[in-house]
Formats: sequence, C-alpha cells, structure tokens
Amino acid sequence: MTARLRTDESLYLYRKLVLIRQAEEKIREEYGNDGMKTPVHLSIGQEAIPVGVLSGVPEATQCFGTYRNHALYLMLTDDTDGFFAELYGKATGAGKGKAGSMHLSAPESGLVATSAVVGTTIPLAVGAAFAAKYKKSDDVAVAFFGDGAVEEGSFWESMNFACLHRLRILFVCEDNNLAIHTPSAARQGFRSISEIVGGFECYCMSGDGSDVQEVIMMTRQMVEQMSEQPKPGFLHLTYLRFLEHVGIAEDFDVGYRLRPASTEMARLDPVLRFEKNLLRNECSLDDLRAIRTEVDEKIARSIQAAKQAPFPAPSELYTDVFV
Ligand SMILES: Cc1ncc(C[n+]2csc(CCOP(=O)(O)OP(=O)(O)O)c2C)c(N)n1
Ligand SMILES: [Mg+2]
Repeated sequence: MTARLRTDESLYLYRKLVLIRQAEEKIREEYGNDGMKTPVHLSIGQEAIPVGVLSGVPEATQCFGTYRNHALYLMLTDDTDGFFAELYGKATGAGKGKAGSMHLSAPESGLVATSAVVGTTIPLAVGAAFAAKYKKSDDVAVAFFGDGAVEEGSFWESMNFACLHRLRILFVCEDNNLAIHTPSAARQGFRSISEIVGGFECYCMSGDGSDVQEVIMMTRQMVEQMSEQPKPGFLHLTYLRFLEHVGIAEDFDVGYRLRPASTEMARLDPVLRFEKNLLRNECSLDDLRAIRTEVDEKIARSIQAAKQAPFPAPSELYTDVFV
C-alpha cells in the first residue's frame, strides 16, 4: 500500500511503535530481577496492529482486548507511569496494583476492558456497539482478539448478533497462527477465517499486520464504509509473534516452529520496517533518534517511580474487585 500519511502523522505512529517496543524491551531487561510478579504476554512483532487500528478509528471509540494488551494500553494512554507501576504491583498502577499485565484498562481513555480468558471481551464489545445503536450514536466499538479466539462459541455468537443488528463494531483478528504452541492448521476445521466471515453481513478485509501504513489505511476504509452503511467490519491481520507465548524469551529453538530467515524477520518487524520506510522517504536519522531518546527517558523515569511506589495497603484487598 502506498504512503499517504502526512509527515506529522508518520512521526506520531513511529513514536507510538517505539514507545511500545522500548517499554517491552525494558520489561525483558528488568523481568529477571523479580520485581514484576505478573505473567507478561509481550506484543513484540504485533505493534502495528493496535497502533494502526487505533489511529484509524474515531476518537470516542470503545476498545476491548486480551491479555496481550500492553500495546493497546500504551497506544491509548501514553501512560508509562501507570503501566510500569501496575506491572510492579504498586498502588499507583493503572489497576492500583491488582490488575497485573493481563487486565490492564483505562476506560477514560477508551480501553474499557481486557481479559485473560480467551474470547470473553468480544461480546462486551458487541454490547458497547449495541448500546451505541440504542442511543442513536455513531460511536464505534473495537474488539481485538487472537486467532485462537475464533475457535470459541462467544466469537460466533458475537458475529451473528452484531451482523444481524448491523452494529458499528470492528472485529480485529490478530493472527499469529499460534495458540500458545499449536498452529492454526492443527486446531481449526476450516481453511480460511475470512472466507467464512465473508458470508456474514459485514465488511471483511485481510492484510499484513506488520505494516502499520497498511493497517491504518484498511481501518480508515472500513470505518468510512461503516459510516456510509452501518454494518460490522472484520479485519484479519497476520503477524509474527517474535517471542514465546508468555514470558520474555525467544523460543525458536524449542522445536514447535522454525526461525524465519533474517530478511523475513526484518520484513515482519513493524518498527524496523516503518523506520526504513521513513528514512527512505521523509525523515532523517536525527528525527528518529530524538524520538527514541525522549521515549527511553520517559520509560526510565516511570520504572524508577514504579520501583519506589508503595504496594497497595492490606485494607485495599477487597476494593474495586468483585467478590
Ligand atoms: C477460555 C480459555 N480457554 C483456554 C485458555 C488458555 N489459553 C491461554 S492463551 C491461549 C491461546 C490463545 O491464542 P490466541 O487467541 O491466538 O492469542 P495469542 O496468544 O496468539 O495472542 C489459550 C488457549 C484461556 N485463557 N481461556
Ligand atoms: Mg494466536
């Protein structure tokens, strides 16, 4: 897809990609010190999907995601303080130290809910879209989920209801071809999810989830179609999960998948790919270095603050939780 982004838009996207990548690289550096007790499902390789989609939807969009949600949180809030404090389990965290990595949310910024239970936030997003229709608002809801979630009944029921009621909802399937260690071909009794979804009353597009420009253009096109004639949209985006399912390590030598060739790895790295594109077209190395430095300093300050922050008091144990 050709570049039709303004330079200020491109630099905004680049900064977000770098913010997410560098925050997760910092987690990888810090995790061994055992201050972060939460399991982490890192999004390295996936960043272009949340960054592209959330740059292409209207501002008041309500967003729902999974345990692999760091990119959603950082994209929507830019709040590295609340992010790192939450990973360290501190009272100043986004979930006051009780959500951990898998349940990050920021409803005031549009991230309504994320969950560790596969498929469970898809119907919540449908509910948000249904509420918008009921209130005669043009607001859009977005549900992000993995390829594993399309094997859940909640996905099909959600699709059916949303299509029947012509809701303004964007279903975003983040397809890394894996559920933990199992490839799609060993799990799914159908050949192509987009072929099946193509039979529903919705807009349907497939694309390269490693290319932030392609993702944003596809999202914009879909939102435009949805506003002309309300119907759900289904975006099927492929990407490479660079690391293990949960944790900080690479796992290409474990035996269940092969390491792609280095040229392929570079092509599938959304940050590197966009950076090369920017350097070819419109930006200097100094422009990009300045962004990286600002982001690295912001992350370092947030980690320092998170380490020094207090844990929640024992009296807080039952506040904000359902018991
Ligand atoms: C309802 C439910 N079933 C099983 C699990 C165990 N589980 C955790 S992650 C995962 C794989 C999900 O894969 P996918 O949806 O493709 O997401 P990805 O991790 O690839 O982003 C499974 C089966 C779960 N958390 N919830
Ligand atoms: Mg997957």
